[in-house]
Amino acid sequence: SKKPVRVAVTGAAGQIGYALLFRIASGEMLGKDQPVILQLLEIPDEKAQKALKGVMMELEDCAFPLLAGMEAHSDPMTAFKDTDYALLVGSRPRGPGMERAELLSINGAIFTAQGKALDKVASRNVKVLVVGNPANTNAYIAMKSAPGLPRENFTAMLRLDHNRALSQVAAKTGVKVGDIEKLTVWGNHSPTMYADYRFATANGKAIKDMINDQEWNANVFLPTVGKRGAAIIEARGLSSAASAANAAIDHMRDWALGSSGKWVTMGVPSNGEYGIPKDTMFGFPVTTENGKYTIVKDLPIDAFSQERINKTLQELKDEQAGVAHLV
Ligand code: NAX
Repeated sequence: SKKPVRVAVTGAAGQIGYALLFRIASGEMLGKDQPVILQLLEIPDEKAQKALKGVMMELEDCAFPLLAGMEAHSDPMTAFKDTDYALLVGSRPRGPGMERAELLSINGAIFTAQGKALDKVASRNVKVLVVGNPANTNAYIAMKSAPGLPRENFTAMLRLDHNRALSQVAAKTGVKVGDIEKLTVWGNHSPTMYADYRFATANGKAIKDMINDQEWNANVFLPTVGKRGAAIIEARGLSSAASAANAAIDHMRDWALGSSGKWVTMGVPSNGEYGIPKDTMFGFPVTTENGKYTIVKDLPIDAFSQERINKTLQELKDEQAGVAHLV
């Protein structure tokens, strides 16, 4: 049987953690033949550590055959030791009345420390996914704080936006969600993201022709996908958790095991593709194979798309400028 791999998860006692850990331990992320050791990080706070112990008791009680070990940590330097995968979920999302500068500085501290710890102690091949918001900029900070690791090992989660867009397009066209290919989301994980079905097909037919309604695209589809997180908070009283965990599983599974030629969306550091400045952590269409992703290149960008891409890029530039002193 395979040698266990180490999977670090931060914010492990939070909502997303609760929807994520059981699926990782059951083999849904890395395969039903891949044993995992969970290295769980929470803040040192007594309540958080106690809640983490409770989650670990439940994990034990599942008796998952693939769960080869489990550790609780309060320090990233031990939590990330030799880790092969790191899912950085814990962060400080923007609270009511919180100033942007405050948000950036709190998360700046978290993600510089975690980037440095990954740099020092993680596997040199570690695959890092940042879920905690602001996800793209947090991933950028972690990457910049880990100069000893390849920059392409750092990614941000745009997959929830991608999956939300897939469902909306399926509902609009009546095609099965699993039949839709070549959809992507450009940019920042925020309401400025640009979900793009111009290249999408289902069973060989163009989705754009099936919809053929630019008014719906601009005024219904994009706002619905962009504001979906807020709509869920409004309905549930809590932010998306199971769907976010599901997207994290999808992202890591495709990165590790390959997308079989299909496009998926990942937030990855730009190499200059589509005029996005180098190192900007940007949602791109990618294909994945043998543990590597490749950005889909040379797609035509029309005026509407360029305007949307410029807007989400500008937001990322502003966020990056806000953390420039940290990286
Ligand atoms: P919760 O508040 O339920 O859980 C977060 C957990 O992280 C808490 O238990 C907290 O103690 C822990 N934590 C905070 N700072 C930490 C640190 N420095 N090290 C380790 N643990 C730390 O939030 P939850 O609903 O689980 O959401 C987690 C993050 O995901 C939030 O930042 C949220 O905004 C973000 N999201 C990102 C999404 C995406 O698509 N990229 C979508 C869903 C979600 O909103």
